[in-house]
Amino acid sequence: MPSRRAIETGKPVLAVEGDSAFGFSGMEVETICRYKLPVCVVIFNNDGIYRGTDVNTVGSDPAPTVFVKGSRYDKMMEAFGGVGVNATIAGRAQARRERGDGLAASRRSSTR
Ligand SMILES: Cc1ncc(C[n+]2csc(CCOP(=O)(O)OP(=O)(O)O)c2C)c(N)n1
Ligand SMILES: [Mg+2]
Repeated sequence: MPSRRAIETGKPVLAVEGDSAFGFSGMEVETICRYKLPVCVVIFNNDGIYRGTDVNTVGSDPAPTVFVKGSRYDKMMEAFGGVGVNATIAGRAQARRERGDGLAASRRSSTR
């Protein structure tokens, strides 16, 4: 959709999406790179649908609303020759650590 908007309007497009929303049409990054469209995609990555914190109560698989934690969608853009940037919110990672539910978050924030 953002590539279509860029072509139709002739203007730069800022697409702000959740990580699940991005999953519906994420391969558009290839289209964006192929046609060198002026599109910036900002993905709010909370590791899943809604909050990414659901637990599977009926099995050992991840809950269907939970994605791979810390996925690097910015590298998808880089894979096709675009510019990918990974940004974190330090304050949120700190809050998770203080709540004691942030082992993954603290690992991520220390490596980014
Ligand atoms: C085309 C379409 N399909 C399904 C939905 C139903 N839907 C509403 S919110 C949502 C998940 C959103 O997850 P994400 O984009 O990761 O945002 P978050 O809630 O995690 O911030 C879905 C699938 C929708 N709104 N539009
Ligand atoms: Mg999400």
